[in-house]
Amino acid sequence: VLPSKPLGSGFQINFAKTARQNCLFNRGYEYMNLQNLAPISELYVSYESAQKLKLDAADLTSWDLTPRQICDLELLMNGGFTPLKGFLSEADYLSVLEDMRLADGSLWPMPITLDVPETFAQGLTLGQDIALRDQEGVILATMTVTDNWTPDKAHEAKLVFGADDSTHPAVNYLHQQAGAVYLGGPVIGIQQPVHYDFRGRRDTPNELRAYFRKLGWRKVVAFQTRNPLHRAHQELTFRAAKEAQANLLIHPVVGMTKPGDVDHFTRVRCYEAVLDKYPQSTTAMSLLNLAMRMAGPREAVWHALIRKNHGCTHFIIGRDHAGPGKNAQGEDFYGPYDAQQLFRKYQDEIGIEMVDFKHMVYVQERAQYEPADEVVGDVTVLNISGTELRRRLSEGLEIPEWFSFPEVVDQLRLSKPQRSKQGFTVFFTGLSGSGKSTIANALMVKLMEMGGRPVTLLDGDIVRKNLSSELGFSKEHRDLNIRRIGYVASEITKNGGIAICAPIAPYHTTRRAVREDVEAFGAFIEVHIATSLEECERRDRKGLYKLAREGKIKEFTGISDPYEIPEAPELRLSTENEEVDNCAHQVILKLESLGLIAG
Ligand code: PPS
Repeated sequence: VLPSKPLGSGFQINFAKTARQNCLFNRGYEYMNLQNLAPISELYVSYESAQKLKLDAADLTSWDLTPRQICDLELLMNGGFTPLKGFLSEADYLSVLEDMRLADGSLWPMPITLDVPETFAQGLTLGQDIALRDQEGVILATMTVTDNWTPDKAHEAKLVFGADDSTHPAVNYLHQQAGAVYLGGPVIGIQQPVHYDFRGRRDTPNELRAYFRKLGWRKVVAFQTRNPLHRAHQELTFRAAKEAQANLLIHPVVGMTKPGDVDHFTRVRCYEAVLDKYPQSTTAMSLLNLAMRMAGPREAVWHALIRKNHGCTHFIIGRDHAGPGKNAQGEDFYGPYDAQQLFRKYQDEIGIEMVDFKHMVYVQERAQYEPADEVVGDVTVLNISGTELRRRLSEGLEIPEWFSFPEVVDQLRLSKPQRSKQGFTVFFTGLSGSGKSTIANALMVKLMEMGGRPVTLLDGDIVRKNLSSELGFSKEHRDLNIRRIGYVASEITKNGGIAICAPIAPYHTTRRAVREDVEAFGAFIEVHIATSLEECERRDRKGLYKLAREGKIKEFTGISDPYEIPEAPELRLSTENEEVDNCAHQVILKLESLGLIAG
């Protein structure tokens, strides 16, 4: 049984006595344990100073933080990112990239930078204070800009993520979303970002430290997760805590995780259900508003430093910790145990102990979970992979009780009805005149004939008359147009409808961004209408190719502007030798094979 009660009164940490006790126990883990319960420095000023700063900040240049920057700022201000005192200076940034250390030598593996567009950075002078605001304009902090530089992003990607490969979600973010210039400087905290959800479940490092102090939890093993917990996770976390003779903190990330993950609302309801499965008073749960980077080994060291700051003494590291999936060559970015290796190397300096993740499997004959490397005898070992679980959920199939708790499965089913009841987006792309609109229209009426879900057509021409009437055909305008279509499609998908989009969408990265937006809520089926340029030009139904050839229309796709052919669309069709009706039918067959419509 895990220790649940406060330990003897001699060991209860009284805040005022901490310094004296540090002297008494200035050795080994006793020392570490007392440290982990003492308060940590925050960057917030007093309430009165904050009120004054808020008024003064009206005159400051303001930066509206991105969602990721809000996560970073929250952990900077509340001490979760100790020893950082603000967004990294250029010297710290370069040192973190090269050596995983700040310029003063402290261990810190992740560049925490304030990225802004060039236009914003140009208007600033060094030494100037700026106001950092949330997306509604509420001031959260001020920052003195001490550094302003243009980073070499490809270099950053190679050093931090191991490759400048945009299939890595953080590399993609770096190139596609992060601003071109980084600002660095110390931060003065005014107030915490506001959260309206699960307020009682969110704790600052000092709140957790005080909680552990109150309960007398001297050893705490943290479990980091961005996925729902099933029986295997419950079993392994319980075993890890028992082995370490520690209490357990389930510390899930609810800031930003990997695109496509189960949303945090659903996950937290699942975690709440699992909490009841641990022996009473041994286990706590707290939500961490971290923006993950999926940087594998570096991320493991970073996660551990964050957990140490939250008062934990142990940290569970499993196989492929914070792994981003496959790279452009279809291989894993990091080896399965690279994170454990790097952690081991820095463990003393991190000041928190690693508990290696035991891969747990279910042994049918003994009706229990056992570490895979300890299974003995001729027995049947059962396991359900993440992919298989998603398939069962999407097809409404049974999920056995040995795999997960019924309460967890209920929550997952509620949030994601089976595929044939979920929303989805069919995204046609292809040259002007390739037949996108015609097939899209045919598909729309076929789906309406079947009924069941509302269908919305977002055709290129129609969108440009309504949503995007002020836009032209520069790359910037085309991207904006497609992002708008993607936004509407993702909202439709989220709410259970079918969105059919039919723009040219000539750029790969923009199509990928739309895919990510939509896949957060449902399936995205990219259909490339591969009718050749020659055929489109021969048809020239709108007479535009002729005008483009004569130079009367500029930036015309295929003639004087690029079209990047999709590399791996779900479906590729050509209208050259196919009837429209048959093309639409092929899309229907694809939707059936994906389980999106009943066959
Ligand atoms: S994009 O690139 O996705 O934003 O384009 P889209 O919104 O689909 O708009 C394409 C339609 O606009 C007409 N048009 C042009 N297309 C390409 N390049 C240039 N310069 C241009 N100027 C006007 C054209 O009729 C496209 O319609 P479709 O249905 O694709 O033929």
